[in-house]
Amino acid sequence: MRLSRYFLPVLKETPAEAQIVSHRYMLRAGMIKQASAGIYSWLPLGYKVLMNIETIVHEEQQRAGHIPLLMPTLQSADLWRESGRYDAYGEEMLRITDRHGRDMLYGPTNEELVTDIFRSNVSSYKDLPLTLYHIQWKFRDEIRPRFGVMRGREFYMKDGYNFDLTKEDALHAYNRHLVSYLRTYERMGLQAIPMRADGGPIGGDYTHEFLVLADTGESEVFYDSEITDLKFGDREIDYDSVEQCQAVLEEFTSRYARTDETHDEAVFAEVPEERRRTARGIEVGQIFYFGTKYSESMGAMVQDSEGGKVPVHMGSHGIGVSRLLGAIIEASHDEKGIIWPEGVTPFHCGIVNLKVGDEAADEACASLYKALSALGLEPLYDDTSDRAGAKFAKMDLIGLPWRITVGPRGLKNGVVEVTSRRTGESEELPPLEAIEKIAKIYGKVAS
Ligand code: P5A
Repeated sequence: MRLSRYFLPVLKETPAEAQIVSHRYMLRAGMIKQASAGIYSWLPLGYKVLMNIETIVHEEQQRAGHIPLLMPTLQSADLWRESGRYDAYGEEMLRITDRHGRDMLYGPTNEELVTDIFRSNVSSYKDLPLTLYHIQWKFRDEIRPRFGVMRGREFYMKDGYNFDLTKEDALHAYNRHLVSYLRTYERMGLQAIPMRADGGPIGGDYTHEFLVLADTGESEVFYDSEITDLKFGDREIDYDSVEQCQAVLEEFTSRYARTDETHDEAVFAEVPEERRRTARGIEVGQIFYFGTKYSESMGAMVQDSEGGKVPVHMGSHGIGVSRLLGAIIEASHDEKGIIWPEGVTPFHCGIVNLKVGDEAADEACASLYKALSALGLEPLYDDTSDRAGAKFAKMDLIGLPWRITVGPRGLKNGVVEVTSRRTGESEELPPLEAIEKIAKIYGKVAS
């Protein structure tokens, strides 16, 4: 993309309403614009990152064997009356009446809708196990929407629902989600720690929240510091293997790690004092096992192998897709702006032309752009006539992990400069080697 043709409305001033760094940078980098309280338009740069995050979530869900579908945002109140949640959900639910006087609502979550799809179509244990998921907008009329996309009213969520014959099978589905979430967050450059939590309005008493440690997080958390040494890494896992998934669950949840809702001072005191930590965290996901709560109330039954009818065991599993942008920025920034992890960056690198109009510089930039694009990479080429300082400041603010700087002086010596946004270190390289370097970082082979 050429910057001169892009829509990147960066702000010079720090917006007064933004209290935390991720919100400030998302506004300043022209990623989002508030439409009304807790509701945002996603401008091109923000939308690009949102899509990258969504892609990773899809890939990891499908790797785990979960099946995508798409349910609507508006739902009929009748289904929620069946489960008893229409009244129980309270004021966070946005209720709407259509022209025929029918009660509708903007879905804050989809347990009822997906259970209805299930009960209409599945009647035998032979069709189990089944996990359906979608990535769809949700609405929760939060009393205090704040921190930008972090606590929105309208937000983008991955929500998945497992249907199993037995509790054991459903716990395997729970473990599968835990494993896939660990992989998902690590691909985004995040460490998200599973912590024992509370079921809240979703239900069930077996649930873990995934928390990214950050001072600006809304949750208070208590944990054994050893847990921060755990990495999922690139290990291969067979998602059908009950033992393998169970082993990962045990590895990642056997140390003390709880949110304030389930915190127990007496148990925490058993952790050696030098390892006890109290901190704040951003909840980027939550998994639940709630047994037959919805299947019993809504009649989602299957025939078991003996011909009897039994309610299915269920769980639901959410990832805060739009909240993740805020969490990633909270975890990865400096005083100049955002530092995107390579896994989610909106453009793979920036190309800064220090002297637009200089034949050699223009040509070198054009051929870098062409070569990188041919490798399937997407550079953002600053071909504007801004001053060098302004170009660097903009690149630093929007946080592309790599920058190639091209100027007549370097070209005379046959080199361009490759700079890491994270370390600030620069290296002078011939253009072909610069391409090879960027290609290698993103797992592409330059020929
Ligand atoms: C699990 C999937 C559920 O709703 N039902 C379907 C279950 N869980 S949850 O924990 O309530 O939400 C899942 C994740 O969504 C994010 N989230 C939000 N993001 C932005 N703004 C909000 N107001 C908001 N509320 C929830 C969180 O990341 C949460 O873990």
